Amino acid sequence: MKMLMRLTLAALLFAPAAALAENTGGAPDITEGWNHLWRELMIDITVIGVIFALITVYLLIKYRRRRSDEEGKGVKLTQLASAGWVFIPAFIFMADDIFLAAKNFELWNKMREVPEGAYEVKVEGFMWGWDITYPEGATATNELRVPVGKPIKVSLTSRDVLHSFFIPDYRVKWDAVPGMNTYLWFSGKEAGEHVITCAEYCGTLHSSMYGKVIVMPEAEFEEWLKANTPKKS
Ligand SMILES: [Cu+2]
Repeated sequence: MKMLMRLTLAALLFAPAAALAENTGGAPDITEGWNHLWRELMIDITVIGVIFALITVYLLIKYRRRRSDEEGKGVKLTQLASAGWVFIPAFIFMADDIFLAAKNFELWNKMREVPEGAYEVKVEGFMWGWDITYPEGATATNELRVPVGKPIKVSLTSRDVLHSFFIPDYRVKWDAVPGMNTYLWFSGKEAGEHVITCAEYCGTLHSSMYGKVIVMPEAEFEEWLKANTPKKS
């Protein structure tokens, strides 16, 4: 039984990290990476929590008072055993903590490294909306149209106060700061719409500072882009 528990724990702790996803243009799937890490964290703390709770309950029952006049006597442990009871459980917990933190940093680095060949779109936050400019010159407000299956770099800045560009479905968020250029990137894996919202309180209408990412089939996107790109005179 103990062996089985140990094996289960080991299998959970060393479950493979999120693989490269399909349809992200060869870029790592950051969204699935965060989802995977979240699930792993929940499973790990549940397994560890349940094991610790069971041991505690077992000890409580085993060493309970059986008669009202019973006087307890402390369990005699050797020094080594006492140290073991303190450090081994703490070590198990810390090992998992550090292991998850390491995976977190690895994913974080991927999230901050824009894949080569990403399509760059400029987004400027303002009170209260998002102005979008495409490299070809097309502009939009609050509707970020992107081609499916291609890494998109969002170059961020702000016209007035601090905002935060957040696409909850893709698990990406970054601050838009006046006078500064920041960025994030994502890949729209399939055609569809996802909410963009401001995640930094920026005044009265902060709560209505939202828009959407519209992920479109490549050909449709190209058509839209062409129709909305100002003609050169
Ligand atoms: Cu805002």
